[in-house]
Amino acid sequence: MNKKNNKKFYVTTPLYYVNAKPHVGTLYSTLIADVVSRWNKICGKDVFFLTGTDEHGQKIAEVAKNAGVKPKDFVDSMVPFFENVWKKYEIEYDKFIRTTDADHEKSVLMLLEKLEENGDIYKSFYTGLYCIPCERYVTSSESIEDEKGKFLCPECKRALKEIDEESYFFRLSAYEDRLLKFYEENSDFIFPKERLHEVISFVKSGLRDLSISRKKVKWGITFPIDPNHTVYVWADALTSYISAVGFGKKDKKFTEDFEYWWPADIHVIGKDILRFHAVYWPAFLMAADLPLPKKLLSHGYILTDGKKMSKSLANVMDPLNLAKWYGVEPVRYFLLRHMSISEDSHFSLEELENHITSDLANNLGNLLNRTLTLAINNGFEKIEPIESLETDTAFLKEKCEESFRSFWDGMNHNRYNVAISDVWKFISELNAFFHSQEPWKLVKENKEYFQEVISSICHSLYAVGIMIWPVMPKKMEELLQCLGHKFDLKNDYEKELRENKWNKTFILKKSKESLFSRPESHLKELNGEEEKADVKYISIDDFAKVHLNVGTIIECDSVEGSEKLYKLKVDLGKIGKRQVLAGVAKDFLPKDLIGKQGIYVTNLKPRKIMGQESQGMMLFAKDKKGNMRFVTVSEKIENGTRLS
Ligand code: ME8
Repeated sequence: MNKKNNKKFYVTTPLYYVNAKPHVGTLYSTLIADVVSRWNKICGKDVFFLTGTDEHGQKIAEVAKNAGVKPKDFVDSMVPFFENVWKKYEIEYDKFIRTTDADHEKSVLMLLEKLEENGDIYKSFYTGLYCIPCERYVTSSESIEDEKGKFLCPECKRALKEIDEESYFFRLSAYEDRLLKFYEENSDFIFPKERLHEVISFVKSGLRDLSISRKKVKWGITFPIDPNHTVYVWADALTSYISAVGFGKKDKKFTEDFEYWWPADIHVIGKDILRFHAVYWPAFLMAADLPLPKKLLSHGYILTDGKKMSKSLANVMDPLNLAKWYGVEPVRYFLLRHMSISEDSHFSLEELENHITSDLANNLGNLLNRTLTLAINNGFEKIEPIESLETDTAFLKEKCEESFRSFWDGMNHNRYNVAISDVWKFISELNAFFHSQEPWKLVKENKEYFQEVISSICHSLYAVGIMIWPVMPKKMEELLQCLGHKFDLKNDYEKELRENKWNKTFILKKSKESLFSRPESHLKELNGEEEKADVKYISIDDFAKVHLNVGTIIECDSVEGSEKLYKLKVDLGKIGKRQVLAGVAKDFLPKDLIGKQGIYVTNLKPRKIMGQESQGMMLFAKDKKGNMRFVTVSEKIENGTRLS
């Protein structure tokens, strides 16, 4: 770790459960953390950015069991889905921690030993309700009752399980006063502030000691003082924030690392997991005599069709699909600017398409294009700085400085979406300036002032390029290159933009392609309208030629050299067992398919794909959001049954 600079900044994302693949909701938190990290780099800070996966606990154990695989094999198969999406979305993290990492396990043990030494752990019985999907204990007053009298989790609205088992408890109740004092003294601890009030009233209502071990859950870190128990998954996962920066390791280098990076400057989380971070985590740290994180950024939900986007509601949008349709950076831009950080926001593809067209292609892309074309086509590739500015250009210069100041203020107050919007306000002003100055006339009538106008636009676009770099790094590097500048974090951009000297020379170059283009619409695909067009009817005899049979998938393996293909072994009853290749490895996990009945075209001529023979075709349907579903029968039926 780099220690030259004492202006350090440590940012984390939640450690995501690996029961499902990442979606736009999980991408959102990770993008915020990436922008925070990149922005702090621009500000000259030495940044450490942590993300990772939460792999232990009852929920993961159950998913693995249903998939018929060992928990460790299951989690190993899931981690690449996260790594791939983060890589695709240019998430520049420094460490990807897994709660199954050996170093992390040592760190958890060390933390618990400290709590034990302090007398904060005791053995008792937990009798009460538990939400497996959220891995949280729920009191009966918190739970909600459905019409059948079943208790549901207040967060995810799924059925709660009754637990009655021996457990080790952490004396959370003993930290009530210290926590309240901490919130009082650190009123900026949580963003947005209103959520701090929720936390305070929760703590004031009285804290119960927290069960931190599970006797019946075997998939977890062995509890240090009792090998019959495993560590409660939240005590395990939260500790990763300190294990990632050296806690739990004895040697001097790691102790120094830990002292350097800890406490975290910001934990980026969704509002669903605020209590764990704002109450349990500070209490654990207080008990271990460790400093507390400086800030929790608890953002709102991304909603689709009015509901939280979540795998369990089957309403998720696949980030890889979006990247394929619209490009990575326009999606980064849309999520970061048009989703409100403090409130829930609706995600709609229509708005995404509209904003790429209006904000990126029209407002910013066109302006750059027109400026470059006009200047270069008239022989002004090199634009020198202007000594003294006319009234209009001087006014634009002031606007540029103002824009940076409001952007800076927004970024430093965690209002990232507001800060980005402010830059777009400035881009609109810049467009208005361009039109009012009529540079296409000036280039013929007043070449000297033409250069001043172009210089002013270039200085303004330069500032935009730096400010928006954290959001769209590659596009903004390209923009700066068109102006003859190379983005380099060694520059003191903060000072430069604050001073706003407008003393730069620009060497203009057009890139081969426009910076942004109007996206092709995918709404039709989403609404299934495409299928309505051009129906070519077939006769019943044509249909009778196709043999459709029911079969059960008994094996599912990846195909070497292919990211998309699965090799399925299918039991088709009397027809026998067949090998079928299906291009759905990005859409399903083996556990989603193994043991399931599907529909197969069984009289297709066998063909070879990637050196493997496919002896049939499995049927799938794509939903509105581009997610695949496999076609099945409503109830189990004998394998081999032909559809009629
Ligand atoms: O809670 N909108 O993991 P998780 C916005 N393992 N953000 C969303 C979202 C949505 N629709 N859906 C998910 C866990 N998120 C624990 C964390 S940390 C020590 C352990 C984001 O996979 C949001 O940040 O359920 C939320 O808090 C997180 O994903 C939950 O991820």
